[in-house]
Amino acid sequence: MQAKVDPDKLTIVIPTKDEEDGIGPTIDELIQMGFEPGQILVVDGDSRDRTVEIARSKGVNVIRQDGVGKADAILTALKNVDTEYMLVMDGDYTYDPSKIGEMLSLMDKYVEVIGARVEGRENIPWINRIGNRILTWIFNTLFGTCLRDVLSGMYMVNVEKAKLMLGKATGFSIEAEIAAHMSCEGDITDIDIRYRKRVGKPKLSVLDGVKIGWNIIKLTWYYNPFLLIFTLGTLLLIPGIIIGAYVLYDFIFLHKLHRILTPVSLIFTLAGLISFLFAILFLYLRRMELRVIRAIEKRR
Ligand SMILES: Nc1nc2c(ncn2[C@@H]2O[C@H](COP(=O)(O)OP(=O)(O)O)[C@@H](O)[C@H]2O)c(=O)[nH]1
Ligand SMILES: [Mg+2]
Repeated sequence: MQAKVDPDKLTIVIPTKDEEDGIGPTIDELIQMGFEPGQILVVDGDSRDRTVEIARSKGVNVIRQDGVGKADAILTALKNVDTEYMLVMDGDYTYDPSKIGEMLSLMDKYVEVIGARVEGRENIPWINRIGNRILTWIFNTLFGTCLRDVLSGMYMVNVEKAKLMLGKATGFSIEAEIAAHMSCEGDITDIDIRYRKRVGKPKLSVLDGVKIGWNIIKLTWYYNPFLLIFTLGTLLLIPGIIIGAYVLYDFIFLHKLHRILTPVSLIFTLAGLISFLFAILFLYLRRMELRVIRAIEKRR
C-alpha cells in the first residue's frame, strides 16, 4: 500500500485487446495499492473475450478505442484524459506498479518518465530483448537521449504536453513516437521497474520489431531532421573529399586528369556541403521554434 495519489492528478490508462486473464489481476493490484477505480481507464480494442466485462465489474472506466491497434488506443486515451499526468501500462500483469509514486514525484522535472524493465528481464522473450536493445540504441543515437528501454509499455507523461501531438501524430510505433515528441517538449528520464511473466498471449511479432526500427528512422525525419541530414551529409562528404584528394594529387603531381572521378568527387562534396547547410538551417529553425514556444509559455 502506498500513499494515495489524488485522482485529479493521475489517470492510469490500460490498453487492452483480449486480455481476460491479465486484466483482473492488473486492476486488483492497482486498487490494492490505493488507486481509485475511477482513476483507472481501460481503452479496449474490441476484445472478443471477457476483458470488458471483467474490467467493468471492477468499477473502472472502460471506453472503446477509436481506430485500430494499440497506437490508436493510446491516442484515444490522450483525447479523453484531463488529469495533469497519465500513466500507461499493459493489461497483462507484466508491469509491477509499485514505482508509480516514484515516477509521479519526478514529473515536476520531466515531461516523461519511462519504467525501464531492468529487473526481470528474463521474462521478456529473448528475441524482444535483443530487438529492444538495438531499437533503444538507434533511438538514443538519433534523438540524443540516454534512455534504457524506449519501448517499455509503462510510462508516465505530462498530459498537456502530450496532447500537443494529437493533431500531428503519425500513428508510428506509439512508445517511440511519444518519446520522440516528448523529447522535443522537455526532458525524459527512466527509472528501474520490475517486469513479470506475461499472463495470456502476446500480440507483437519479430516483423513488428523491424517495422519499429524503420519507424524510428521516419520519426527522426519528422521530429529531428537535423541529425538525419547531418549523417547523410557526412556520408557524402567523406568519399567526396577522399576521391577529390586522389584526383587533385594525380592532376598536380602526375598531370593526369580523371574525367569521371573528378565530377563524381565534386558532386559528392557539393551534395555533402549542401546537406550540411540544410542541417544547420533545420537546427536554426528548431531553436527558433523552441524560443517561440518558451515565449508563448511565459506569457500564459
Ligand atoms: N486497445 C487495444 N489494446 C491493444 C491492442 N493490441 C494490444 N493491446 C494491448 O496493449 C498492451 C500491450 O500488448 P502486448 O501484447 O502485451 O505487447 P508486448 O507487451 O509488447 O508483448 C496489452 O495490454 C494488450 O492487450 C489493440 O489493438 N487495441
Ligand atoms: Mg505486454
